[in-house]
Amino acid sequence: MVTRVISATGGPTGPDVEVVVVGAGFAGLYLLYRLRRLGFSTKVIESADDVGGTWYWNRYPGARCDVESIDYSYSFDPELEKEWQWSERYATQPEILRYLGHVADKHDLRRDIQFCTRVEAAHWDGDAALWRVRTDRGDEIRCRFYVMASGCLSLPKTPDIAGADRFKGESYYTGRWPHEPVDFSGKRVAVIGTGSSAIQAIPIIAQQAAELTVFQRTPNFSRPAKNGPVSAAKKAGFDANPRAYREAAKLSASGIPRELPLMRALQVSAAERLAKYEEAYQSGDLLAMSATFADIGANPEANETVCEFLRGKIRSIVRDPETAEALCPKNHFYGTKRPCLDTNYYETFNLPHVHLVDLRKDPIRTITEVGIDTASHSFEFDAIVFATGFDAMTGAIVAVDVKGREGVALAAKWADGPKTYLGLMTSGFPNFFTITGPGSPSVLSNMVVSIEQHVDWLSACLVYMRDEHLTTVEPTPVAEAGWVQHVNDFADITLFPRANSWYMGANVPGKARVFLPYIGGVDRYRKACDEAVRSGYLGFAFDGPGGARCNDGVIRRVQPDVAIVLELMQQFGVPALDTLSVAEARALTVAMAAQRPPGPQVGEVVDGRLPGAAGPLTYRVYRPAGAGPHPIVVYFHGGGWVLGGHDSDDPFCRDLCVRSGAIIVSVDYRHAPESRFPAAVDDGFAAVRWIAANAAALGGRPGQLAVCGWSAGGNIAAVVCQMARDAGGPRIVGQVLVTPVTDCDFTRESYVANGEGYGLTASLIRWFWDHYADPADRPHPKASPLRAADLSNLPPALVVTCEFDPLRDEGAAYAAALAEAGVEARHLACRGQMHTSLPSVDVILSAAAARAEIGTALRRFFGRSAPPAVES
Ligand code: N01
Repeated sequence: MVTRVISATGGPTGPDVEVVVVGAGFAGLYLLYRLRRLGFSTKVIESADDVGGTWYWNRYPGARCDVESIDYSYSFDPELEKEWQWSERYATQPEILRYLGHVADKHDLRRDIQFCTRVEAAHWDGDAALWRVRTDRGDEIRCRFYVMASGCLSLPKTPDIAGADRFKGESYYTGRWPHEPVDFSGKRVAVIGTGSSAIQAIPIIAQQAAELTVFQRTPNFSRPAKNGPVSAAKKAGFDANPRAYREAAKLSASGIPRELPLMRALQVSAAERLAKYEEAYQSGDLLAMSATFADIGANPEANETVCEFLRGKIRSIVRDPETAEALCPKNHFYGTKRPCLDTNYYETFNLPHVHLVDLRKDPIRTITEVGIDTASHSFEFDAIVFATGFDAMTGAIVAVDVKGREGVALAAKWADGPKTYLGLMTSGFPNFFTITGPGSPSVLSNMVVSIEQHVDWLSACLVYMRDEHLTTVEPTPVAEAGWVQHVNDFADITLFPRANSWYMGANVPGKARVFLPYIGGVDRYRKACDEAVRSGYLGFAFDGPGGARCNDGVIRRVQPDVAIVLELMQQFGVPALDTLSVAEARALTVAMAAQRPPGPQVGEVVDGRLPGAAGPLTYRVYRPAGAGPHPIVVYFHGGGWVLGGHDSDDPFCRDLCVRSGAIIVSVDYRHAPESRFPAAVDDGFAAVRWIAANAAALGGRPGQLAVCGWSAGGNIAAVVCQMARDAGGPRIVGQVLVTPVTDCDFTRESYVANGEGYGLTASLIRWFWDHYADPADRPHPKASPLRAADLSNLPPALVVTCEFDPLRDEGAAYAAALAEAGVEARHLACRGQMHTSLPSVDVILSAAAARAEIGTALRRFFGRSAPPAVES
């Protein structure tokens, strides 16, 4: 039942219609359906003469979806799910177009769609608080809300090939294929490009053409689609409970229900790995290969095993070894350019009339009137098919002259890459929405699921505004900057930014190199959108008769991989250590350490014993590859003086060794509660003295000794520096304190803000302190080095703190106090990290930059104290 619209339409100052939507594809049709039911007057503008969007235009031979049609279909209408049966696993373009036509008919959508009309401009009129939308028919439509539902891959890229308009034969663009049948029989045909479109079209064109020449600049990874009827298992899985199936899709990472792997590729034997790849290969499922192991998208070595497996398949299909090799992708990691599914693609190159031109070896010079000239050949053709792709994600949006507040052009605002909040809106452009816009999962997901989610979110927002008497909404610059950062943070922990892909805008000359979609997954993304709403529309500013309101802020501040680790800990129900006995806590720490990636290879690892303050201590030496002597870093592990050992910090020590080029001597020390304060620091100091005295025997360079420690180990490192200073030696050239304990004050702001939910809790720190030191001892500088009366004349320091760590503020306080005392101290504050981030080598990838800085700092410490180089 319709209640009341946001504002009456019509009149000289009011809008003609409440919502204008650009595009009548999957997104525009569902948006129209939804808004109409909610009582918003809506007009859809579509340049084609019918519905369909991308499926209207992309009617090249062989065009079909490569997400299974059961998944690639609307969920909003359960009746539709019953009445429409897909004839194939992967529906053809005509079938999908028929489906969309059926939806339009069923819900009588066409009456609100203005076809054969292109939106040319949309300007925000701040005085009237509405958009003035101009079309190529010369009319202006005033609307309150302007929505681009124009698709992510809808604006074909202008061919960036010299002479592209000179060709006198037939030219075709896969993204704008004619509606009349095209017959290539008896013709000499060229196809330029080997992306998804070309890979689908080439086998079909080859069936007709007399000669087919494929011009390939970058080979792509493709696998057989294994198309056929919808499998009985898939259909049964859906039919058993369609609502549950759709719900699972919404809560999945890709918009298609699937279990995600936890195992890493190099954790299993080669045979096991290959068996998994073979199964994925045979499945004909686009996403199966990336879902074989957890680290395919992030770990170069893991990814390379997939690449080599797939190259092996290409070599086994294509008979001519030179052609096979040219078809093998070698310049990008699997998945970082969108992979393809095909039917007989590689087999087609075994046909005698099909040829491959490798443009890396023989680039196109120009297109001529009769064909294509490469550096070494002149080819003549009757037809050229341009399968050269799209100006993806932003192209269609900025193709319209969109101007927001103060007449700022969207194209100008996005010149260095799109800036959006949640991929839904952009600041300075009130009441302007993008469906599956940049910064949302969009092209990295099942588009239909992502479209429905955006439409539902937008619709709910408009209802909220109507109920609250609000006229305008737009994201705040703070929220937008935070989201852009989060989108980039996520991309940066993957291999995606390394490829020249359209995901990166790299296929369009001059386009900013920015990762365009959101790679965090449909599930995580949906949570962020819903959370923003639940937090009073966090990051959105509203205005209108109902009053201005804004809960400004950033929706995701924790680094993405930190969030994933925390999620996994929750999922596996890892108990809080402070609820366990010491023995149980130690056992759990050991068990968890065994599951981690091993860290990098070093030259040599040797265990030994040295004399501690009250008996022998074990140590583990990590030597860099290459001839010594090397400087030495004495390392103290973390674990709250209670837990841990060489194994617990082994990957971190390896990483430190590789990055610093120094020998790392990881020293054990007596643990509490068996040996309470000051046993740990006394052992630490004894160890440093012994190592300094025995540096040469350890392969070290005498006089070049630094200390480093994490957490409680950072506490020991800091105290040892003070003890060495007070004892007159040994000389320590630098100290790296990684999220150290420096004080026994539990009231600092970071204890309050980060006391729960980020791994190390305030209550666990108290548990550690209780085991380690009596309250009376805690303020002693050997327990709380921040409380030392004198902090001068200490070694240069790098103090690393993490934003979401209860210990953050005491680390920062120590860095500041050192600097105040005249010590050369640098504070590295790690954005979005938690207490355990730094030692989590190859797990928290986003902390790799901070680990690199530690390596650099250590090198600098040694460089500073190194004797002048003696030239021989
Ligand atoms: O476009 P593309 P597409 N000289 O950009 C080459 C979706 N889709 O239309 O990689 C020579 O992938 C270019 O070479 P390079 C899907 O998401 C889905 O095929 O830039 N070559 C590349 O080989 C897909 O990813 C489906 O070196 C030039 C090709 O042209 C996206 O749409 C089907 C060139 C373009 O490939 C786009 O696919 C179809 C030049 N100047 C599409 N410029 C399904 O669902 C470009 N190229 C199955």
